[in-house]
Order: sequence, then structure tokens, then C-alpha cells
Amino acid sequence: DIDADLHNKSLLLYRLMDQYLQNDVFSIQKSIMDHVEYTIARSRFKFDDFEAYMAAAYSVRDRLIESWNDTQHFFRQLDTKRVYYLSMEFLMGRSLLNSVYNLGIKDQYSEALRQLGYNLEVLVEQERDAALGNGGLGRLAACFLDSLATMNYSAWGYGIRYQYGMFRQTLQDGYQHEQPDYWLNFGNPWEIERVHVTYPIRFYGKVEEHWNGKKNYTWLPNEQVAAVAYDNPIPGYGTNNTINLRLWAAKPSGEFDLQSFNTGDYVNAILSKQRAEAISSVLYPDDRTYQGKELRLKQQYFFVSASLQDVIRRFKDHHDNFDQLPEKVALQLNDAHPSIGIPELLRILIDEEGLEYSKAWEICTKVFSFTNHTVVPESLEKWPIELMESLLPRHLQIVRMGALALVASHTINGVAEIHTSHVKNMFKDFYELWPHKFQNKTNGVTQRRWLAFCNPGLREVLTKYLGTDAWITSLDLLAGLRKHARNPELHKEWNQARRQNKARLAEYIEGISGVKVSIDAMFDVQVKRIHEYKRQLLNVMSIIHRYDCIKNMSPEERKKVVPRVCILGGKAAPGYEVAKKIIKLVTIVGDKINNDPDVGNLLKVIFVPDYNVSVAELIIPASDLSQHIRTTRYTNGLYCGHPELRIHKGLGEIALVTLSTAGNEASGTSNMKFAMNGCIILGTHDGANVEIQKEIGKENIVGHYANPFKFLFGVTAEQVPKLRAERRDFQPPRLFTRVIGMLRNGVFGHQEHMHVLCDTLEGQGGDFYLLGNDFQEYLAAQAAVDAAFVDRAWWTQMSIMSTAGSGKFSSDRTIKEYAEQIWGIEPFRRPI
Ligand code: B1H
Repeated sequence: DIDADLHNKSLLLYRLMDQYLQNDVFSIQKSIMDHVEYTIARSRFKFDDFEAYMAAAYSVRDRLIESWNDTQHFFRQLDTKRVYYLSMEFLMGRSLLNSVYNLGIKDQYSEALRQLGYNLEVLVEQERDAALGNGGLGRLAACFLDSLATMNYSAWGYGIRYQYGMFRQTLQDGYQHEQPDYWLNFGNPWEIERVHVTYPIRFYGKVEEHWNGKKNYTWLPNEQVAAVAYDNPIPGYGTNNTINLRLWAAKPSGEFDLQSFNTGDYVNAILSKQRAEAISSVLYPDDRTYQGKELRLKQQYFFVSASLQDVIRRFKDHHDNFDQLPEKVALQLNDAHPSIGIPELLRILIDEEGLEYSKAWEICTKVFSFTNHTVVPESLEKWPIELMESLLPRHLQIVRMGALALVASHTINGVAEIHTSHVKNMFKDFYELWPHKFQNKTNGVTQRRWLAFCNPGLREVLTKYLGTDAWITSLDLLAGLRKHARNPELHKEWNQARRQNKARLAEYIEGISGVKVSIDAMFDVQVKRIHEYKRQLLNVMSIIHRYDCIKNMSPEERKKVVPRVCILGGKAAPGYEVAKKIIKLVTIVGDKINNDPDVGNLLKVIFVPDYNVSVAELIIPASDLSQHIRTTRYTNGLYCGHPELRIHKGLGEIALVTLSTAGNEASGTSNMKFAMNGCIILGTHDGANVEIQKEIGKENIVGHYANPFKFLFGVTAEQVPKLRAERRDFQPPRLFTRVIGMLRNGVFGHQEHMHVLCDTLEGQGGDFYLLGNDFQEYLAAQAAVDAAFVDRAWWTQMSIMSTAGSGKFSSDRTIKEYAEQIWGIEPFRRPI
């Protein structure tokens, strides 16, 4: 009878769930309307765009859950090796459009909503960005998840569910103001709360030693919080696989273990528990500046400990021999931020699982690998020993933190060729000891979000000329465009698609600034975090120079000026005064130039506020030129002698107008997005720019427009000290001092402000970022850009060749390299 009951029950379950939710238009409408009524609790006769967005999102989530469940079941059955990507940041952006595209149901959703009287394109705008990251590092993690899912790898991301993501930037009188990004305010339909997936996370206290045949240690913490899991399904494109991003939120732990509850101060004891939530409350917005804050270390330990407990629990579901851990688990450290995970895994294996230290260490060295993202000294986290000792006393005992990630990881990788050679140099001692551990993994970006979905016009053109849309998962196919690069038909369609994108951006610009810009003008874009070393100031100074030239021209001469719209955007760290002054400068200069009747359409200057993933999706496809002009890494001559530096000396080799010498942008990833979308890069010989240039090719591209590639200082390690010493006598070019003079003399008003900025460029120790040294060459490169732009056929050809040459920069390629050369994992595609 029991058997019969069971049999009937499974029959029932099969009948109830005999198939997935259907994706015909009517079924989609039905599930949207069900959510309007039963989830949002609105009337089906009356709901606004936001409610329609929420209901649509929930209905997509239902489909994601089906796929998520079955993918996880599939992986469990196969007992696949899994890679866990540990990252403090995941800069996901919006999910609705990406999900329906990846699930292959975009057209059905469009139509379903249209019939109901809603427009998918409009609803998409209702979604708040998930901005749980600062910039490139966090966005890379998001691109990696998309590729991992699409390529059917068994992978999970682990991170923190910050309640406040990256702040929202508003401009008030041209100054940056930071608004808290309380993005969960209206609910987050994309996550699944797992109230029962929770782990205790402990802090502070002391360690006791015991002797029972051997030495044992017990950590007696005196603070405990709970980590609660929130799962975010990540669908692959063109596959049935959906992987997981598990983010941890801190909650008060259920255990009333604290003394304070016994002292009768009940209310204060509750309040102090409540403070647990602070751990996951806010993302640090100080991209790349190490501050040594205790809360930051707490965040790191919090999410890493929860993730490792989760990983070990999952492993133990099917295995009892920890020797097998490296066959089932790969742990990737996204920069050193999660490297506290190394002693944490040791602690779990030794203290909780009873392994010997040497065995635990051996296992650790087989599961961890580490990606370094920067060699800028001020970014490298170094925790004071006292802080470590107080917060995590047991971990400090286990291992001193110094160079931990390097010692324990089986692989260390940089994120672009030139950066990896730099990493080897920075960790020279380790490199000499273990050269086999060091690898390069040049970054990539997902062409789904960054080309196919954000640039539908160009997608159509690409698919038409390539004869297939397979490039969406095999980006190398873009090379097939090369043979059409001179085809006038393609030129026409190419420019039409790009102009539509420019029109869309122009409309947005008018909306935010009231400034009307002409889409015939060159859209010249620099969008990234505001930082002195990224040299937005160099850009602004050349804009001022351009303005100065226009003002001094006759009406006849003005007719020859190539019209430009200079677009800048990016956030400054809240405490970074000079960066904030640069933002204000852009708006001041813009106000003057945009309203000068002598200038008209020849020059416009726009600061786009609140640059984020969604704004990038709008700007990148509409850009003609994009700037990646980070300064020379000049404090030491590490790049010197790198063979890459010698290959682009000649004229006429590049689609990339090169200037200056090697810098220290580890890789850069927006450069790849711009190149993919047919935008010309103006950059320094730096990070991935070098490889982009190599891929885009030497033949028939910029030719005589290329700036002669000169190493500005012919920098060699030996020359640097001399150059430094000589800086006192350095005479900046006349045009440079002229621009400074204009600023100081009040051409743009705000003299106090201008003096402060100009002081960073002049005098003893001034101009650390060498704007003066590069100015002349930068202007020459800009003039070359103008000349190229007026030759429409030439420019279009460069643009096509740029897209054609960007196949390498898919994160699919990057992920495949990690999978094969670091993680040792294989793809497993779930059958339907
Ligand atoms: C990159 C960071 C970073 N490198 C510390 N380092 C942070 C460091 O909040 N923090 O403490 C945040 C971010 N980010 C960037 O990584 C590189 O500068 C880019 O060149 C690179 O493209 C990107 C992805 O590899």
C-alpha cells in the first residue's frame, strides 16, 4: 500500500509538473497577469508601468527557477567539479532584457506586453541597476557569470548582498552629490531568499589550546552573526543551463548567546544584535584606495566564511574524503579581497573536520587560484596585524597574511599580457620560485549584453553580413566582416545603425542637460571612474584648447572644423576632492562653451551624471571615439624591455591612435566594449589596448593618420630617476601653459576653483600624471582623429575593422582559458 501511495504520488507530481511553463504569447500573458493579481495584488484592469515591470519580472523569474532547479539537479547527478567565483563585487546592471534574451523569449514577451498595452522597452527602464560594484573588477565578474552559464560550466558566484550599492551621483550646481542607492526599496524580483540556507559567522574573542594526544585549538568568539543566502539565477544564452549567484546578507543570529541578555538589559541587547546587519549594508565606493577599515575586513571574512561553509556542506553531501576536494571544487579569488578564505578553509579543515595541518594545507594549495587586477601600490590591501588579531584571532595563528594568496594558490593570473608581465615583476621573488604558477588571462566582456542586446541595429547588420547570428556565442566569427569592410552597401547600413544609436543618446542628453547636440558631430567619449591618473583633465584641457582655436578663427576657417560632442561621465570617490573638482570643471567649461554663439554646433561638452551599467549600454553603441588615456606608469620602469612595447613603432599600423608610452591600466574592459561596437579608440599603450590594437590589424586602417608612436620619454628604468630630477627644469609646451592661463585668468569664471586645479599641474612636485609631457602629442593625435573623421569612407572602414577585430575580447574566450588552464572543469549542457 505504501508503494501504491508512493506510485500515485509520483504520478500526480508528474501530471502537475509535466512540462515547463509555456512560452507562447498567451501563456506569457497569463503568467504576467497572475503575478499582477496574486503577487503584486493589483487589479488586472489597473496597474502602472512599474507594476507591469514587476509582474513581467516575476513571470520571467518563474521560468528562471525551472531552469535553475533542473540545472542544479543535473550538475548534482553528474557530481561535476564546480568552480566558485569569490568576489566582493558583482556589477550586474539590469536583468529583465538580458533574461528574456538569454532565455530566447524576448519577442514573445514584447508581443505579450504589447497586446496588454505595455511596451517592453519602456518597462525595462523601470528596473533599478544592481550596482554591487565599483567598476571594471565588478563588471568583469558579471560578464564571467554570463559566459560560465552560456558555455555550460558548472559554476557559482559568491558575494555580498549589499543593501546600499554604488551611490547614485547627482549634480547640484555642477558638483557631485552622493545619494544612497537603496536599491532594494521596491523589492527585488530577481532574487530568491533562502531563509534556511544560513551559516553562523563568528568574530573576535580568543583561542584556547587543549592537549588530547595532540594539540587542539578552540576559538571562543564573542560576536556571532548569521549569513543568509539570496540566490540570483543567471541564465545562459542559447542553452538550458541556468547557474547561480549566491549573495549573503548579514542578519542577527538566532542564538541568544550573549551575556548581555542575562544582565537584564533586554532592549539594548536586541539593538546590539540588530547591528549585525551593518556588515552587509554598504559597498565601499573607494575604488582602488585601501583604507584599512575594520568593517571592510569583516565583510570579506563574512562572505568568504559563509561561502566556504556552503561549499564544504555541498561537498560532504556526496563525499567523505577531503582528498577529493580538489577534484570537485575550484575556488577563484577575484583579487586578494577574498584571500582570508585561505586561512578560513584551513580552519574549517583543521578545527572542524579534524585534518592535520599539512594535509589541510596541501588541499588548500590545490583548490585556490588568484587573479590580480592591479599593481597600483595604494590598492593593495595590507591589514594591520592588531586588527587581524582582534577580529580573527584563530586565522592569524594559522597563517600570517603576507602574500598569502600567492603562496597558497596554484595559479596566479594577470588580466592582460602586459599586466601579467608586470605582475611577475611585482612578485619577482615568487615568480622566480614558482614560474609555473603565473599565467595570463586577458579579460573579456560578454558580447550578449555589450553588443547583441544593447545595439540591436548593429546586431541585425552583423547577422546579415555574416550570414549567421552564431557570433553571439562565437565572437571570432566577427572576423568574417573584414572582407566586407569596403562594401558601400555595408557602409550605408553600418552608419544608419550607428546614427540611430546616436539619435537615442542625443535625446537622452537633451533630457538630462537641455543641450541639443547634432548627431552629425563626432561623439567623443570618456566614461570611467574619475581619477587623476585616468587623466580626464588632459581631455578637458584639449577641449579648452579646441575652444580657444575656434574662438580665434575666421568664419571661413570655422567651416573646416570637425564638429564634436565631448561626453564625459563617471563617479568620484566621495572623499576624493580633486576628482570632484574635475567634475565641476567639466560642467563649468560645458556651460560656457555650450552657450557660446561663436561655437554653435562645432563643440559641445556634456557631463552625463550617474554613469552605470545601464547608461553605458546607451552610450557605448553611440560613440565614435572613446578615450583610454591613462597616464604612464612612471614611478618605475617596469614595462621597459617588454617586447610588446616595440611592435607598434611604425606609422600606419593601427586602428587605434596611439600616444604616449606604456601605462598601468591593468587591462581596461570598456575599451573592448567600445571596439566591439565599432568605436575608434584613442588610447595609451596600456593594458588590453595593446592587444586590441594587435587584433584590429595593421593593414589598410588608419594609415597616415596614425600618430607616430613615440615613447614620450623613451623611458628606461635607469632614466626614470634622471627624468624625475629634471622635472624641475621641465618646460611644458606653450599651448599647455596657455590653457592653464585661461583657467587661472577667469575665462570660465570660478577662479578659486581653477587655481586649486591648476596648482596640481604646476610647481614643485606638480603634474604628477604628466599631462604637460603628453599634451602636445595628445593634441596631434586628436588632430589625426579629426582628419580621419572627415574621410567618411575611411572612418567607416576603421569602424568595421574595429568590430571585426574584437573577437578575442569575448569573456567566452577568457572563461574557456580559465576553465581549461586553471580550474580543470568541463562544460555540461543540460538536455531538455
Ligand atoms: C581593478 C580594482 C579594484 N583593479 C580595489 N583593481 C577595489 C581594487 O573597492 N576596492 O577596494 C575595487 C577595485 N579594479 C580593475 O580591474 C583594473 O583597474 C582594470 O584595468 C581591469 O580591467 C579591471 C578588471 O580586471
